[in-house]
Amino acid sequence: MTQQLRRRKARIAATWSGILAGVAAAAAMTTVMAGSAVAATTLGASAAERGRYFGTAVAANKLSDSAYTTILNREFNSVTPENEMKIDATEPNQNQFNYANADRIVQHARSQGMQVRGHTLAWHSQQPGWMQNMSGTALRNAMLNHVTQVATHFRGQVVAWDVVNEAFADGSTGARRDSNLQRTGDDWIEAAFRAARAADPNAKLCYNDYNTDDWTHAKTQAVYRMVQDFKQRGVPIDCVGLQSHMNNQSPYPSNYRTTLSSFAALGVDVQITELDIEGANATWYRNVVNDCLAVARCNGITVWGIRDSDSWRASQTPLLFDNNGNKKPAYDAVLQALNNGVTPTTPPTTTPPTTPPTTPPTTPPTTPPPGTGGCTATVSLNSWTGGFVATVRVTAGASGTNGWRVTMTLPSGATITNAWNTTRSANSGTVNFTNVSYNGRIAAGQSTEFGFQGTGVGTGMTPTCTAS
Ligand code: G2I
Repeated sequence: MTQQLRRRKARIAATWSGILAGVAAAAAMTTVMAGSAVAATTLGASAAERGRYFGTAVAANKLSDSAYTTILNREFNSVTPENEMKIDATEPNQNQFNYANADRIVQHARSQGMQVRGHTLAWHSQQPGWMQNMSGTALRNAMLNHVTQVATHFRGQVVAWDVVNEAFADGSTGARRDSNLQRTGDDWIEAAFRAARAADPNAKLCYNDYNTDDWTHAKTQAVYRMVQDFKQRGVPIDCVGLQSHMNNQSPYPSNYRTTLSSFAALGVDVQITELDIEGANATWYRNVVNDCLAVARCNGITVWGIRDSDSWRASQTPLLFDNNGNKKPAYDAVLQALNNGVTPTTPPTTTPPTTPPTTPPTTPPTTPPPGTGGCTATVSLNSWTGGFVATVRVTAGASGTNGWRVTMTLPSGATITNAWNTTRSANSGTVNFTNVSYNGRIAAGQSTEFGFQGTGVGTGMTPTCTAS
């Protein structure tokens, strides 16, 4: 590895050690390198010069294959666990969570300075048996509990989550896909997004789907309308993932750039999340890269595997490396497109490196003086039939806080099933919520948030806040 490559890798690694440092480094590289005669020699380094990431799906059981990891570590600066963060992998039995394989991938990514995309929290497919057999309120609560638990486990380590995957039907109806989750009510998607935001306030929250590349397709339009509606109503959504599995039945559409820019115009990032192209058509690969570079808020591309033999549809040889790990013509086309760069019409938003892995998102930036000025608390609710998520915002008074306690009386029949960023004294009745180690100190006028999920009805809670 050359000095220069090492320096670039180190800069990508900086995204793990500091939000501002990472963003500044990426921005600086964009400025310094744009138009430079020095062409980057790897996909990740070249994408970073454009303020973007270039990622791949990774399978935990291949991390012991050195041919695989050599390419992974050299070429990519973002990884998406291919199956290891899915519902059947992380919650094989209800309320028994298994993060071993996902953690291995996250650890590998961190050791290499790569970011991680989380895939996926709520999906009709790859549900464990216990969930497949559930319906109604029980399923809704189980799904929300899953979202909360998994997003909490990976808080600070996952830059963006595919919160909900593939919720729309194929064909010309623009309807939701029928599934056990959909049958819990149309609002299951927004409930999942709110739970994810409460659990990991700093992760980018994405809706992810396939066959949404062609702007004129009913499915694309339906997803667009949902995102537009979410933005208008304040449902927390930050990005749209286009899987972009392309083949002769789903070819690269000439209006792909229109699709990217139309979603971006709604005020969300756009990420190409699972790119693979039958036969690895180099022209289509190049077009996809050029289209992403032309849209400022298209901030990253992930290919769905490294070598053809790693692909879920290996016989179609859709990836950038052949079975022996050699670069294919499509690789050269992608690298060249990244290096040539299309100048975006507005400055690129370098959104991926937003989350340091170790710092809790709500830690105040400065140490406040000993608190005497009190605190206030407000509660907001996301309710559904039979349950709710409460998000409580604690704001320090003029003196800041060293610690805080929020007291609330739950309505009769309401019971807390889990909570985050707080320690609670009880699960029902009058409950004292106290700070945990990392969020007790709040500077004057600053805020922190904690939350809890409950069964029953949560309306009518009035929080009082006491500072110490
Ligand atoms: O189907 C392609 C992708 C479509 N979008 C969502 C992605 O999550 C999806 O990925 C694929 C994985 O690439 C496959 O590896 O999802 C498949 C399952 O829906 C994955 O296949 C599964 C097999 O079906 C299982 O039999 C196998 O145990 O992979 C599992 C782990 O190897």
